[in-house]
This record gives sequence, structure tokens and C-alpha cells, in this order.
Amino acid sequence: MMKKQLSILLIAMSINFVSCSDDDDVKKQTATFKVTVKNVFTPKTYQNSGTISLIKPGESEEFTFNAGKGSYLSFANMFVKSNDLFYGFSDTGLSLYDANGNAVVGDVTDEVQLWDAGTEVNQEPSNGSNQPLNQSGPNTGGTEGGNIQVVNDDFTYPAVEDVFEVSISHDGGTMFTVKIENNSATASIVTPFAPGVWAVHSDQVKLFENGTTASSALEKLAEDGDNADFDTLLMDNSGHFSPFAPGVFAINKSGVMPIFTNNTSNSGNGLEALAEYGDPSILAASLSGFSDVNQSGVFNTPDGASSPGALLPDNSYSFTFTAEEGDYLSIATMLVQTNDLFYAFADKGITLFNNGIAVTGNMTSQINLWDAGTEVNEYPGAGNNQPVRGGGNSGPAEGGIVKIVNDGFTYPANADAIEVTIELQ
Ligand SMILES: [Ca+2]
Ligand SMILES: [Ca+2]
Ligand SMILES: [Ca+2]
Repeated sequence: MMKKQLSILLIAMSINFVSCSDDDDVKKQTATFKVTVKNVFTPKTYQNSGTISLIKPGESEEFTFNAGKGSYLSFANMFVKSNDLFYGFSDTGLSLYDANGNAVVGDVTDEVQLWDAGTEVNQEPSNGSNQPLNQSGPNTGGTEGGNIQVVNDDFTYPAVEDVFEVSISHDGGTMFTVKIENNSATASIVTPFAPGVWAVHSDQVKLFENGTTASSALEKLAEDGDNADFDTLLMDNSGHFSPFAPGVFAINKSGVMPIFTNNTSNSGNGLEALAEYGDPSILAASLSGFSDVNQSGVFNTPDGASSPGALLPDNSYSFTFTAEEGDYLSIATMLVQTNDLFYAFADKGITLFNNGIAVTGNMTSQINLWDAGTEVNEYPGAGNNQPVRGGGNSGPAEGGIVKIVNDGFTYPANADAIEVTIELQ
């Protein structure tokens, strides 16, 4: 029914247009335009991160985050009654999904080790004069000049599981809650855990690296329980970013909605494939057969690249075309780290001429992030049905309408993600 109404509307518009055009004696302006679609995201090292408060014996702390398949959790918490020892998983981090793609849940304490930052000479645990509860001030103690390693000295430490407990619960989506408990009240050494840090990351990233010199941020965390520098470093380098997928453009007549109609379910023109898994070919074929679209095409090869591919931060797609007065420009490109979101202008596109003058400049303020309404949205950058993790056409159908995204999740400001500019050739 919706589709039928749309067709009637379009026919009416095209008749209207033809009649105007026939009566038009003034020669129309034409111009050759170059449109550049740039990915202006700032790449981030960590997907998410945060701090862990001081945890005294008998106390615990929880933190929550969203993470998709392929994600790892790392943390570092100082063993306070030492010079520079901290608890953490292996330097790879803990894989949050098993080999079958199931979320890892339950007690994972047996993955925790006691690490030596290699920055301060170790003294007998609990009794060392240069340890935080005994020393005169921060950064007191003999310089060790060593590397990060699992503690390996002549002192005796309580077993990790007698002191430290970490467990994970999962809500069935992508949300994990981690609980760290201090059980040292009944251990051979009773110790607080100093303020620490945690981060979620890929297998290409480490919070700290075995066999290397500790960063100054890790040194402060491990020697004095000062997590401020590490927190700043993580905050500056954590967050969502995304490639864009190959997209389409159309040069359409005024009042025509070539790619989608706002607040209307998608008509099956190929927008779904573009928006869900970044395949613009079906939509491009539909557009090429659309009588109210003068020209259309795919933009799929990053500038400077020799073959089609996704658009990574600081890269651009561009395309050129010649248009005449009365023509509008429409574009669509998928925001890859989502289920079915795409960047586009309003459904009618943007005018390419104002009072006979070709439009040029930065058009980003006219871009919106649209939801195709075809696949249920998951947490951006974590959802396991998003292309990077789910691939192809996975994910529950949404049965919704095309609209500016409004799903409760947080997305970057459009201008922090995409820049669209037009210049004359
Ligand atoms: Ca040491
Ligand atoms: Ca010290
Ligand atoms: Ca959706």
C-alpha cells in the first residue's frame, strides 16, 4: 500500500515536472561538480576503558561495558604491600568470547597473574620501607631498570586466588559486568588493591606488554597506586570510530526521493544491502532504472587507492558529474560499525543550484545519520550482528521505517564523523 502511494506520487511529480520544463524558455545553468565524502573520525586504540577504585579487604567493585566478538579485557590493580607489583590478566588480555563465539562468564581468577612492573627494586612484601604504606612519599625506592614480567623474585607471595577474585556476568547482548573482590582478609598478607584501570581492546592492542619497559603511567599505578596518568591516557585513546562502506549517489529532480522516503518503510530498492552490509550494487541498479534520476553511480574506491574498499579515518571517496539547474544531489554510505545506519542528506537530497548559482562548500550540516529500519540496532561498535563481527546479512529484522536514528545509543556528532564538500570542476 505504501509502495503504491509512493508510485502514484512520483508519477504525479514527473508529469508536473515535464509540463514546467516544456514551458521553460530560459536556458538552464549547468556545472560540473566534484563531491568529496571524507571519514573524519579520530581513530582510537581502545574500544572502552575506565578506572577501578581503591578496593579494601572484604570489599568489591563492579564495572560494566559493551563488547563484541574479538574483544579482550585487560586491567591493572596494584598489590599495595609491594614495591611495584600489580594484578592483571596475561598481556593479551582475557578473550571475552570463547572459540564458539559464546561470552565468557563466571570466575576467571585463574587467568590472573601477579606482575612486576620492573621499575622499583622489590622488597619483602608488606615490610618494605619503600612500599606505599611505609615510604616517605611517592616514587621512593631503588630503580630496578627491568622489564614487565610475572613476579619472579625470592619472596613469598600469597596465591592469587587467596587474595584476588574476578568474575564476569553477561546480559545476553553485548553487555558485560566485571566484579573484582578483595579476599585478602584471610590471606597470608592482607592488602588493599590501589586504584587501577581497565580497558577493552582488540587482539592488536595491549594495556601493558610482557618483556618491555613499563610506561610512566604504569609505573605510577604499580609503585604508588596512582592511576591518574593512566586514566588520562586511556580516556584520550578510547571510544567508537568506524569506517564507511562504499555508497551511492543520485542526481535527481526536485521533490523526488530516490534512495528512501523519511518515515516510510524501505521499498526494497537495495537500501537494505547498502545499510546492513555495505553493498551498494543493488541500490545502484535500482537508481539507474529510475526515470526521475538523471545520473547515478557508486563511490567505492578511496582517493589514492587502486581498488574498491571501505573508507577508513582520514580517507575520502570522491565523484564528479555535470548537472543542470533544478537538479538535486542524494548520497548514502553505511556507518559500518552499526546494524543498518547510513549517512545521507534529507530524502529529497540537496539542491545543486540556488537562484542559478551552483552550490559549493561544506555540506556536512545537511547530513544526518539515518536508520534503514531493516535490522534491529545493537550497541554501536560492539553488536555481534554488525558487519565487522556478524558479516553478511545477519541480525534480526526490524520491520521499521527509515528515520533519523533515535535508538537510545550514543553516536558521534555528524561533523566528528563525516565531512561532505562540493567544489566545481
Ligand atoms: Ca619490581
Ligand atoms: Ca616505592
Ligand atoms: Ca535499524
